[in-house]
Amino acid sequence: MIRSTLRSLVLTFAAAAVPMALAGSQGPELPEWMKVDEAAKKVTITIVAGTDMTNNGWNYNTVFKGAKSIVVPVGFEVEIDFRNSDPTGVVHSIGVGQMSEVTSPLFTDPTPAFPGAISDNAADPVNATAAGASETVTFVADTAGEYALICYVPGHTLTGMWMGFRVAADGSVGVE
Ligand SMILES: [Cu+2]
Repeated sequence: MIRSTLRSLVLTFAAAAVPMALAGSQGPELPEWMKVDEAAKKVTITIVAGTDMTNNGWNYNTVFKGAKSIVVPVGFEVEIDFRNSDPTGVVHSIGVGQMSEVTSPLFTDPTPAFPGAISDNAADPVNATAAGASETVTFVADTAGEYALICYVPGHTLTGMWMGFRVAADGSVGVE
């Protein structure tokens, strides 16, 4: 009796473990705010800064402190449709930088990881993207690696306004 109970427990755990392992192997999931055009080799990503008051409004699509990463295939064109909806009216910016930069308190002349991968006046505490304004950032993710989506406004990335940005060599796309 005890042996059969143990056996059924083991089988129950084994059965539960299989679907979890399969789910984990499926890779990043595609959210509604990412569109992929495989033929055109283009990914369009809608990012809202200050979606809500998460991290005092200093978030991208509610994500902060790298809790999630966007994944795009290497060689794809990436269009970021960026909007600042900060509930308290703070300016924000966006760009793809190096992971090592997320601890920088300020940026004087930020250089994005890919040419063009940064919004206008990104490091300017007055003239970055205003609350209520939108901007489109377009670039080619031509080198695989681990990067970060960074708000370059002084103090913002250091206070958590960043998320991961992975350029995948295996064609993966989505959010992980
Ligand atoms: Cu910001």
